[in-house]
Amino acid sequence: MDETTNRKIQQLKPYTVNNYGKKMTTNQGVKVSDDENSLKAGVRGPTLIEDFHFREKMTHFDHERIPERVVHARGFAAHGEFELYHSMKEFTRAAFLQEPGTKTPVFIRFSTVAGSKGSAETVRDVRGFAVKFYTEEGNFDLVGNNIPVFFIQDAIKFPDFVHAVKPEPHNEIPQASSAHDTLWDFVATNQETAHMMMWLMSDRAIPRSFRMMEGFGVHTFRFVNEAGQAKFIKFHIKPRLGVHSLIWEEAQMIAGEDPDFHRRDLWETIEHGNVVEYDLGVQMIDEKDEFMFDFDILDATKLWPEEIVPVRLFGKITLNQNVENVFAETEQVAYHPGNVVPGIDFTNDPLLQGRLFSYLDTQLLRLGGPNFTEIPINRPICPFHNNQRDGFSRQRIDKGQVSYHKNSLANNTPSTSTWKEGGFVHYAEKVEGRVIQARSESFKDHFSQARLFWNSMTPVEKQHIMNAFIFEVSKVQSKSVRQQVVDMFVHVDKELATTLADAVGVNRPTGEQVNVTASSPALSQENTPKYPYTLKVGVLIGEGFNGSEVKSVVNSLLDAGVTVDIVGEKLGTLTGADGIQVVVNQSLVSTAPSLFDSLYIVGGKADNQKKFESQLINYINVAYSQYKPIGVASTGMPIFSKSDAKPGPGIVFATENDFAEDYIQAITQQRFWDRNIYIT
Ligand code: HDE
Repeated sequence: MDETTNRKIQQLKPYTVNNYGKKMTTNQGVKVSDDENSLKAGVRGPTLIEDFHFREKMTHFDHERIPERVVHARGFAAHGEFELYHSMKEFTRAAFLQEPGTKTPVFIRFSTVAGSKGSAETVRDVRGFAVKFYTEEGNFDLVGNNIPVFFIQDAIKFPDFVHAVKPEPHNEIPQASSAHDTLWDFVATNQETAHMMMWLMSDRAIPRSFRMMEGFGVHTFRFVNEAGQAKFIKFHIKPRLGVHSLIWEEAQMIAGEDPDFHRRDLWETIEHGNVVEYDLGVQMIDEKDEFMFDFDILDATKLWPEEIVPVRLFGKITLNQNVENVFAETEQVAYHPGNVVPGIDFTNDPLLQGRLFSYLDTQLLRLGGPNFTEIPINRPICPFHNNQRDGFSRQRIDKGQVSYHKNSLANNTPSTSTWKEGGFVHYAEKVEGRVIQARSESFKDHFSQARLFWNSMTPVEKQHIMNAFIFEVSKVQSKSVRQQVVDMFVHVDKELATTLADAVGVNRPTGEQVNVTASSPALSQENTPKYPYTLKVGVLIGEGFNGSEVKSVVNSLLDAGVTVDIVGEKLGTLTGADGIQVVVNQSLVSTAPSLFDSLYIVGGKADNQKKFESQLINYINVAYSQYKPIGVASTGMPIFSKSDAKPGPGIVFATENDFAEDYIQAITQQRFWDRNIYIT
């Protein structure tokens, strides 16, 4: 499905406007004669109110901001499609999951949670992963995250959690960061956060790319088939390129060097025509097995280990088109976990139940009234008919005398549909109990899965988690809160909490870790697929390079799908010793070592040789300290030997026989943790 066959894109087409080459008019269509001088009484006199063009232009400008999302304000989206490859008919009656080959347009918005709309993208945070499926039976929104569990168990605590993690209200510090007193105070006093905090302190919270993150529906939903039989399900989205992360030092540098790092990555990948693909699947549990697990399947702070409940993949999501206008599409899109289609239903997860209220409510304010469903990006691709009328900015013109149900004047239409006719019939779950404000006993274990996650990490991943804890808790001014955090996380791991205590100046914990020895290999990123495709190499190059050598290496990189930037002293063209020329598309000052997955050091001559060399040495040192692979061309040796980098894992020299092959292999591996350097 491309631009011409994607029904959502087709639907958006009549709304897109090309202003290029056109005459300027007012919004009333009147041609404008002067757009630089307002109408005045005399050239030095006051402006006249009758200047309708000035008033319209200024009024529109004065009103062109809308409230940013209360959470997930910073986001970026793209269009694409979902293609079913295994029928799920046996489990769900959802029309888009019946026939293999069925294609459904999608619009995915990725986001950080805590930061404001203009905040940096590589901060430590959860990432939103919201997918709108424009199905033939209406919109299905999978409003997920890149982490499979959540901070709290009951929606009533969400405003408290968000108040705690957002910048503190008295000074609005810190921006887009959880490293402050109120968040950690909330964590220690609400210990259901334990599992999620382990994920937040892990590498999952600093993804390399939106294209390299998993997506999770988090809650337990239901599939319901044509016969009315249901299964509990959890949605999973798996990136075909595997799950990869930045390292913390790198993420911090990028936050300054390119605050748009993640959106740029997605935008450029799609603009270059490269493939962005994920698989969609579910874990399923039979209704009869609801109580078979040592956690409650309705508790959103718990995951279902994939080794126990495997993920069944059934379709592919491809992102292939950037938006035309970020405000019109990305900002105005309105996701809602309550947007489901027949065959997908809810459960009593108390976090999900609360979300079903919140999203519609928030859109009313953010998008200014009940007609936001008519904004082009939000419209379903199927027709919709009901008796809802009027409200601010109503677009559609509903004909006729009748706007109520039931009626006889319009032959009782629009009419409702039975189950057989495809009507949404809520799952008839049997519910009993007394009205009560309480938490189920089965929700009370907050530490077993936090430890399961810890147990599943490699030593390097554990070290990263430890470092993140030390960084974050060191930022907490209150000694009492620091102590409470240490006393809490001892239940996850004694060594972790003891090291943390020593690092943040509080007493070592006296408690004990929970007795869980199990691990889940699926949770470690070490076990993820690795490919060179779309990884980015910076070729650091000056005059006099060996043209045939560089050309052949760069061609091999491009053949492997690697993205290459030619980085020189300044923009322009460079000539090799053999007359071969290359065009420099980034200068050493316009880019930075953290923005590349690997460097290919060619070296050479420059106008300011001393500066050029010191810049190259700095690039090498940073890439080396970030455990990245480095390729060294025959002409790059003199500069490489002046850097702090040592020959060893991930350092590939042109003197090796199969340089290009070995270098691509190193790029594929991405990090070489066994370098003897102090940053980990
Ligand atoms: Fe959200 N969340 N959330 N959330 N959420 C919003 O809706 C809320 C939760 C998620 O790109 C808001 O339109 C409550 C879990 C994403 O536009 C708001 C609770 C998960 C996005 C809201 C949660 C999410 C939002 C803010 C606890 C993962 C961005 C603006 C009960 C499964 C969607 C808006 C986009 C956005 C409420 C918890 C994911 C206020 C009350 C769990 C990806 O309605």
